[in-house]
Amino acid sequence: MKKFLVFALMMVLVCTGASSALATYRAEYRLDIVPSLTTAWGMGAEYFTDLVRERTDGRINIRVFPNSQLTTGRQTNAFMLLRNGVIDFAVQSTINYSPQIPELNLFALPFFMSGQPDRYKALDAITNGRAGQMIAQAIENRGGKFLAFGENGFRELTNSRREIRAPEDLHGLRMRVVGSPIFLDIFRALGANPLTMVWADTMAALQQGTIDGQENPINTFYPVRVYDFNRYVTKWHYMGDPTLFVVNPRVWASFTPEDQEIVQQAAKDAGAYQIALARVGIDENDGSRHLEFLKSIDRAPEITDWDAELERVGMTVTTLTPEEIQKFVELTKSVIDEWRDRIGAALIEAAESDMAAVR
Ligand code: X2X
Repeated sequence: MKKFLVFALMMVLVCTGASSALATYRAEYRLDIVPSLTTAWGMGAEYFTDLVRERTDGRINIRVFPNSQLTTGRQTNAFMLLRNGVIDFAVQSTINYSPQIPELNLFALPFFMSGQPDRYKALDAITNGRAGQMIAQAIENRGGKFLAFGENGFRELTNSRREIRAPEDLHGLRMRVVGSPIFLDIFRALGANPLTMVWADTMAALQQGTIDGQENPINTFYPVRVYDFNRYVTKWHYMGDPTLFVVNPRVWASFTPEDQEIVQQAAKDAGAYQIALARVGIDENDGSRHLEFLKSIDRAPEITDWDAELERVGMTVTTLTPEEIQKFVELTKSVIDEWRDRIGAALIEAAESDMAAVR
């Protein structure tokens, strides 16, 4: 009798759909990120979880797991784990999902966006444009619910050996790249000696000298003190790395429409915050827009001039002229041709016309 009553009560709850929050929400959802919480990437992810918790009055409680804890370091397995439900939410780099979603290599095409007059405008044109919609669709086709774009940043070079101004300076340097094949192609085309390694092992490898350098956005390598081992940084902006706010589709379907709306908006707001944080003091064309925005949400950062900060911690900061960059562009053109079909010619063309529209 007692069992029957419990069963009947459960059926009432399920059938009315009432209190679906009570019936189906979990106490905690798990969100995956690769770097530490102190990066723009990590801060944006935490902001997202704060907004969701506040705006749902605690109904949806998400915990950020930094440093690739949920993938046990295997960052390029992250999409599989999101799809099969080991990971509920993620704020992930396009790079880590690109082995499963080849369209995401669009962002890794060398100098594709930074070849435009304003690289940030170009990136925004893609993420807000037709190409961005195609990217979102590609993620959904493969089993992830896309929520919003954020930003890791444009990726710069660091190394312990010498200042890099020309491709020849890269010759023979052992450069750590992410385990996504396009990066091996790019660095081989430039004459470097690339090796793939997870981010979780990279600091130790730099310290031990088994690698000479790495490439990451300033915001991402600074918090882990890459400057302790790599004195040289070259700003070549060869690729812009947005982040993707995503959720497992079954988790998404378990939320009420009202809560879905809240989560969706929180991802957009946190994406905007992460983008501003990834650009402030780095984007030389922004005026003070990013800082003003961050102040307006009461989140002004400590560092607002990154070149000065990198020099303060002992780095030699090299900014390449357009003529110097051109030599890198020439040598990596073949990579764009090789990857065109894998990424999809239609997507590349959409991105080109999105960028052309804001020139
Ligand atoms: O591994 C990297 O270089 C990082 C942290 O930028 C990514 O996860 C793509």
